[in-house]
Amino acid sequence: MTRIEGRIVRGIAGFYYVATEHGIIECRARGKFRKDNITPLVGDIVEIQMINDSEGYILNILPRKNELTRPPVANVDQAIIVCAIARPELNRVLLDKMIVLAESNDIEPVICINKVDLKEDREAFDLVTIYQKIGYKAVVTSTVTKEGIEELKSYLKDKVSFFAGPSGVGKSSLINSIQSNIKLQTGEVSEKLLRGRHTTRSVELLSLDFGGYVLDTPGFTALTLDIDKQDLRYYFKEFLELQKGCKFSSCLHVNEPDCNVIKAVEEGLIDKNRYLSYLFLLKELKEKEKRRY
Ligand SMILES: Nc1nc2c(ncn2[C@@H]2O[C@H](COP(=O)(O)OP(=O)(O)OP(=O)(O)O)[C@@H](O)[C@H]2O)c(=O)[nH]1
Ligand SMILES: [Zn+2]
Repeated sequence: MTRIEGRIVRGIAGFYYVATEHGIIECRARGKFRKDNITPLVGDIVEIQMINDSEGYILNILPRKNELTRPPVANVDQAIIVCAIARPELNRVLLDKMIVLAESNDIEPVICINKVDLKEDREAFDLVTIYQKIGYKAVVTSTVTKEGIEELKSYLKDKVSFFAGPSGVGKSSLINSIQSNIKLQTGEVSEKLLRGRHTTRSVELLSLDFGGYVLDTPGFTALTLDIDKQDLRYYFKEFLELQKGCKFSSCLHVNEPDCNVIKAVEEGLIDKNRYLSYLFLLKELKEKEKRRY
């Protein structure tokens, strides 16, 4: 039988479900990668040997672009970072931390400010403008009025994405709004707990009608930055060009003389809150390093 390529969309109890041009093929792992202790992950592009029309086995795992452990998934293109404009209250540091998590994992962040139906002022739109100016895709949405849903869909098209963000911001509701045949559990945290949402289960890439995949499980749940404090400045995209103008190449933009980033904050070229998030996260990383030694 033939050898073909596909993407693992689900893995459960030693079986891997591989999306191919011939549909979903149920596979077991048999390739020599097992000797190297490599386990196939959802998201992996694999080469499979067909046994019959619907079954096969995995021969080879193609090199991964990236790999996350919580949830276990490989080759993610995009993180849709969701915050709510209210209920729960928006947390800028958390938003910026998730952007850093995305950047440091080579995942493109897309910022989504949800629940815009709850606030009539311009806050959500002003926020989106800040991130768009930096060069990010950013969208204001509501799963109630459906505002922004088409724009969100255009960002998901032909990409492998997951949603990330605090509990209750509407991640599951947004995924459900994208496609009518997807029905993830939504609701208040307490209700979900009663329904046992913390029982361990496998992650799955949901196929989108218009092309692309969305993970059925939120990403970045661990929220720990695994980077050196010296590197944080490279994950604030708007610092990249400006920090070349700092007097010292090692400048961390805290209180060093002739810091071009601080100057840019004062001149309004860098958003003040972005800079405050940077300082907050830098402090967090410094404290983490101190604890290590
Ligand atoms: N007003 C308003 N409520 C929303 C919107 N989107 C979601 N909600 C509500 O917010 C609550 C949480 O939504 P979920 O989709 O379950 O949130 P989640 O981010 O998946 O939450 P976790 O699973 O806990 O991480 C639910 O009661 C939703 O009905 C929105 O755009 N506007
Ligand atoms: Zn500086």
